[in-house]
Amino acid sequence: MKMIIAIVQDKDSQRLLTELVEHNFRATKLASTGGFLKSGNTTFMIGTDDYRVDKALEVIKKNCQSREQLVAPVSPMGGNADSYVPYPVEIQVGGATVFVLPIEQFLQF
Ligand code: 2BA
Repeated sequence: MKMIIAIVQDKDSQRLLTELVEHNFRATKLASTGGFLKSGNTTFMIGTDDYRVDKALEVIKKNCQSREQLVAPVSPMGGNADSYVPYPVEIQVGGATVFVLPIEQFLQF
């Protein structure tokens, strides 16, 4: 069995959850925050049998798109001057960042 952890954009999260359930995957959706943008994203935990991992990845890939995002300059006042960028910067935020981990034990009580 594997645990798939997928960090996706909020905009894609509801559609992804619907499709995962339609394909009979069990998933838990968590509100998360990206360390770089310091804005909300969504983390999915999907526990599944090894033979279904590829299908889960296919569903994630199909429902999550990468987008350009403009990062506005943030005043260093009261913040960290090291990370100050004086002009807006366009960055590419990925559709999904995915980790596939082995599961040692799966228990339900
Ligand atoms: P954030 O940390 O908010 O990052 C959003 C996007 O900002 C990233 O998109 C990347 O394009 C850019 N970015 C991140 N760190 C950067 C840096 N030091 N310099 C320049 N640009 C940077 P993605 O790479 O697609 O990541 C989307 C979200 O996935 C991340 O949000 C974070 O929440 C998560 N993530 C990505 N890689 C991760 C990792 N290795 N471990 C844990 N979470 C990760």
